[in-house]
Amino acid sequence: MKQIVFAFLLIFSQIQLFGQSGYNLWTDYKKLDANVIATEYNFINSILVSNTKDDEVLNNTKTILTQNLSSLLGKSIKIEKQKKTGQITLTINKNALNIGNEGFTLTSTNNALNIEAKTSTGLLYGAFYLINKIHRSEKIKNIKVSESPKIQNRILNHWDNIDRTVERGYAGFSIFNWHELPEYEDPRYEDYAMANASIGINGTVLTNVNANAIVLRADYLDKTAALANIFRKYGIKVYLTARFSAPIELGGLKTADPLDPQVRLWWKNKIDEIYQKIPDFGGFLVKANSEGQPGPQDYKRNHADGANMLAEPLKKYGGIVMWRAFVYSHEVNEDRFKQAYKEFVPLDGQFADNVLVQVKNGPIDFQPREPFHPMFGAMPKTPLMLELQITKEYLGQGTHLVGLAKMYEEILQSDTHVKGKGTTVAKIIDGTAHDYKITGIAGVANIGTAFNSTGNLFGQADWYAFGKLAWNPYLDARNIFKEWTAATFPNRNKKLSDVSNWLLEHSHEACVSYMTPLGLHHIMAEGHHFGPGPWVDSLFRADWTSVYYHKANKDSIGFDSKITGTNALSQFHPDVQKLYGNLNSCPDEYLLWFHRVPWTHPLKSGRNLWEELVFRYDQGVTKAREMKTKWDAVESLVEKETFRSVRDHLIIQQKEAQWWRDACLAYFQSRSQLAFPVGTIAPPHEVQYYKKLSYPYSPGIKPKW
Ligand code: GCW
Repeated sequence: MKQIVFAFLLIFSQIQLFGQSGYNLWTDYKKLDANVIATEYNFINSILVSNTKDDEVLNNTKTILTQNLSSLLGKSIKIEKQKKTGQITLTINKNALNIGNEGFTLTSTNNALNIEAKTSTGLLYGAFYLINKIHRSEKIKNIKVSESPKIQNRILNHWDNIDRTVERGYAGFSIFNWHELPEYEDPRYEDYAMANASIGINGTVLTNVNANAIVLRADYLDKTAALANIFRKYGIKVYLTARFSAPIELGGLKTADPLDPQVRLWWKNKIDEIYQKIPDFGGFLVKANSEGQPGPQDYKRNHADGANMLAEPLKKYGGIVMWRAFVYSHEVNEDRFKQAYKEFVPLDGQFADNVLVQVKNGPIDFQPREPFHPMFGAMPKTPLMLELQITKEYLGQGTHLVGLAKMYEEILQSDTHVKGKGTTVAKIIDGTAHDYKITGIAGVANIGTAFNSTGNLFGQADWYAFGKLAWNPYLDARNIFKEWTAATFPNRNKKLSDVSNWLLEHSHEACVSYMTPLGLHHIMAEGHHFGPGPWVDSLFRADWTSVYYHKANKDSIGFDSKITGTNALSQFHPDVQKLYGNLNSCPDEYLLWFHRVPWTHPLKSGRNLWEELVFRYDQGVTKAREMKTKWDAVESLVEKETFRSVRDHLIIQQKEAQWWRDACLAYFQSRSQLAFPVGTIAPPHEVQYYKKLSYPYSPGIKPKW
């Protein structure tokens, strides 16, 4: 008997522990505090569906509402057939005014709540809106909300390979188990879909942009169809990456030339086959002629030729092509910053109307801080979608806590000036600036088989933030942090909430300071991109290395993007050129992106450039230390395992912040040869020491020493 009790206790304690270790993400809908229920939500008794026409999404919405409200409120909330008091009424009204197809209104009057939408998907989002509000213990009496997503296609991009490795993934293996599909459907697929739906994400690209043609093979399409069947009831469409050379690799053709009739026929047949299996298939994401991937340029055709070939047969099914603008090649004799703009902008107006061009937030590659990509605003006739990275390839990867919503907000609020002051990137991608008929946003996922999906608990906040900003790119990052914190730390302790919000709010700036202050960029180690590598130069890579980007010598540092240099600045609107191109008006944050600056040049702070660089690196380390101190102070308020995991990651972050600071300053000092400012501490070692500290290089890249 004793053993049985013990075994039971053990199992129970495991469940408790797991339950609190983040598997349920921000949707851990456990029973609320009894007082909160009594004062705010006691009136809720049941659910009435005033419109009887059921479909998969509506059925699922009912389940989501009954299960989760029952759990949050600690009583049984059922679907009723008759009108009663204390009901949540769901109504589909095709003619509802002022809401979009996925939008909803939520109103409450006299102890009743009404969710109205044009479609069942709108009701699903309305249901989650309500559940999440209750979960955060927010007031719902007398509310009147009308919400519609501002962007149509809100899509996660998984860089997941079919062998389950994840390119730039730091949270375990891919959650998609291609081997076991379609027979075995891991329950996690449904949990993943629910988490996405709860924040408004409505699409997922299952496979890596560095694509494998096999995903288009019949047996793999069956696997994709199984996932599509699970995701559909959550309003989520599936997409695949299309390898441009698939007609050769799978179809046995001699060419993949987009103007070749046989190639076109192959794609048409393939697309017909896909829609037979997946009637609501979303379409393709394509990386072509970039980093060695095949593409239309292999046949002297352009990006529009390639995209339109796929778009044509997709069109009759309502499918779209997301054609990536992240193109650069070492063979092209042009600065990397400028290549995408030069290849795409002349094609404006030539893409089919179901093509979106997907542009990374900045001109280089997901650096800790980049100016916005100059293509935003430059293609009024081509819908541009924004690609953000949620996985932190260049921002400390799996370990560092960096509240990415701040970075996303910075990009979305950047002013392109193309239609006058205030034409922000948000206004480009939500279609208002150029009246795009189709809109989209993508986030490169940070999700893996880690128990809590993201490894670092705070990585969940980045996934959450992406969903919220995809729904409404004008949201304030701080409010997003507050929501996530309230949903994640359900005891609502003020001190804990303040600390969580503080960490999220200050960590991006801290990370930029200890990695790439003052507009430094691309100074990481090569290959895996982890840790500092400002010394990486062209000895084993022809171009575009750290040294190319900072060009530090005895006199100056920075990249001249003005007419005196690469003239990349000319790709921006004249007003932006004026702002960034003038040494005095260029914000310090972007300084070395656009200017070569003498070490002794005085900055706004009164310090010269060298002093400011040292100051910023130090500031980054100080902040990283402060992050850990703040977290230490909430030990008694957080479940033990969660506390320990976050703390240990912060220890790593602090250590690595110091590593970045010391390595970069040792290196830059070896260039500037200036003394460290009084009161600052010189790095304890010579550059050589830090070079050797680098992580092992990726296969195929030989270290220099
Ligand atoms: O950021 C770089 C990454 C590659 C990635 C590429 C891309 C999927 O280092 O791993 O490939 O960008 O976005 O295509």
